[in-house]
Amino acid sequence: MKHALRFRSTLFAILAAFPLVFGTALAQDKPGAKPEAKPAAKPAAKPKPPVTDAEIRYQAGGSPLAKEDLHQDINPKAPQMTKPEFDRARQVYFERCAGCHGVLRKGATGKPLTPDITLARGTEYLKVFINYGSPAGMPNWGTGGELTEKEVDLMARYIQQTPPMPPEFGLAEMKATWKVIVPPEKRPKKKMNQYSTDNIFSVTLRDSGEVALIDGDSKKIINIVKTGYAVHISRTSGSKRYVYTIGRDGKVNLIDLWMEKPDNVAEIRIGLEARSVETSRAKGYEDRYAIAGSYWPPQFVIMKGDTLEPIIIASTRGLTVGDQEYHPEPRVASIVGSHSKPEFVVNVKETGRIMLVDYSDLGKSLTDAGRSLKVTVIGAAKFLHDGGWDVTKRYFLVAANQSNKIAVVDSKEGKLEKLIDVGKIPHPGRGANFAHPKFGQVWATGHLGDESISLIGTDPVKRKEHAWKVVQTLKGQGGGNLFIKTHPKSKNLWVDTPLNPDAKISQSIAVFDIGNLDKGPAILPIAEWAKVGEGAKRVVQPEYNKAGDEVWFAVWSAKNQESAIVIVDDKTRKLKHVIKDPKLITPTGKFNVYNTTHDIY
Ligand code: DHE
Repeated sequence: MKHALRFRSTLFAILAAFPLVFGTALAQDKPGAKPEAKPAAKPAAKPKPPVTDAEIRYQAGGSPLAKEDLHQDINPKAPQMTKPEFDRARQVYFERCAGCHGVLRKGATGKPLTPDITLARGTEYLKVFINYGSPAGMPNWGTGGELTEKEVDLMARYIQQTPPMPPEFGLAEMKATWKVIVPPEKRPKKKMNQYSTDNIFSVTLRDSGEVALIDGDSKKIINIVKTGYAVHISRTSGSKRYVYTIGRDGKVNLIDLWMEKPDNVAEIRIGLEARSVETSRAKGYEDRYAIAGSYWPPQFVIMKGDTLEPIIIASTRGLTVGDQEYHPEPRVASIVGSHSKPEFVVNVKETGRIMLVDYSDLGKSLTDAGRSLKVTVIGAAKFLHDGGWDVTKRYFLVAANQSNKIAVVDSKEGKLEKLIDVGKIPHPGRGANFAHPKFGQVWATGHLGDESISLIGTDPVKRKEHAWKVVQTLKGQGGGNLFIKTHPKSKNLWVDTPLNPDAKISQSIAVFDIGNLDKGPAILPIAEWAKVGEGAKRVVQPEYNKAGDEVWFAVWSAKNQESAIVIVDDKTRKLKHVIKDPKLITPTGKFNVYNTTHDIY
């Protein structure tokens, strides 16, 4: 990584000297324009990289589509590629580029790379771009040492080919992967173990494709359960009996917490790439349905909650908000279940549209033909990502991350309440709700792109003057924040910074006193407390226990290094316990059953 960073600074010096060659992002140039070869008369001041390396790598995480065999369409205008060359380049593309440029290269958080743009640039120009990157956020894959000269050449030729289309994934494909391991009638009729299910944590073991179920009372591992590839999040059912996980490969696992040793009871693949899963939470619908959204194909599917049998699939392809252009691959980002009505809130990333999906009329027919799915589509802002409910659970606040905005949806009225400008790349996780001493009830988000923490007023009844405005901006440790957390019983606001380039910052946590926010944060050296060996030791995602008196943090290192879970006493802010086990490989997200079910944060 140091190596890459050194090359990055060299790159910025080169870019500063040759702004006309590299200074504009690919798609901002007019199609057909050739790069200027002349250096600028005066070297400009060294530009500050707008994004950190960790940030870029976070957005550009590998896609499981790298493993899919895709058809090579021969375009006579594109430089020639043999089938093995095409396959290797396709794999590199899905491992490194698709997260930002999109599966079909139509552009997502990165620029479009479709042949109408890339063919006009030509191989030599594209090689320079891939080699050196750009100040707009493209990594220097060549000089950074991550792609060889041969691979840079390969990629420059690959992005001029017709983008290969991954297969669709409909009902037949889903059903072919669907397995009910223990049918509902063979499952326990009551809880068969001594654990307090409310205080079990489902912990993501990212790189082993498993979750660790940990008893929050004894801090002992109950079971390590096999899930999908690079498993992402866990959510729980309304009754708190079931845990649902989603892998990046679109695999949903259903875990029954009533079994003597809780384990998988069903599984299904709902797409080729995914990040989100949720369950029906409205009264009378607890445990009835699960929903999962996919990145590819762009769609969501509603399943039976106790078996994962797919019921209805709906596409998210459509028009972007604002410019209203067709987007062929708008990914499904966060999904939440409303607590007050039978509705899912589905956030579609690239189109910037929020879909309120009414699931109240799904059960009346055995075939698709008799079902109705009422969907209210709300235009918000592009690049919707993660978010959470306000304390009343009427309003859902979601980050439109690359738009630097928070969108507020009124789920009761089914409309957009407000779009709020915040800092650079908001990333709340589910955010944090608390009563501010001066401004009343607020919801907080930190930012990936800067050190600020925005507090937004959420009480339009008693504190109308502050509602849906940033009422205060706190200064955290630095950029690279991903998650923020508090609890109704706590006076602390915890803010992580796992993607900050400074190890001192990424390995510690900032904690604010809610009663005295102006004082600034105290910094706790969580990674140091873990006493693990070498590694990145990123401190990530604070999560409370059910009682709200302990906060759990992952100390996240690579899969061949030791990681740990560090538990802090919320009142004293002192170390309470460290969980270490050779099976705790790359722990990241932690989901307490009670808090996840009731959306307590
Ligand atoms: Fe996440 C939530 C997508 C990288 C840990 N992540 C989410 C959600 C989405 C998402 C859409 C919201 C789900 C919901 O609420 O329904 N995450 C993505 C990506 O596309 C991205 C940027 C790149 C990728 O290739 O996946 C990405 N995420 C990461 C990581 O690198 C993290 C830090 C470690 C990991 O385990 O992979 C990570 N994401 C998390 C966690 C949550 C999450 C812990 C849930 C937070 C919560 O409190 O609910």
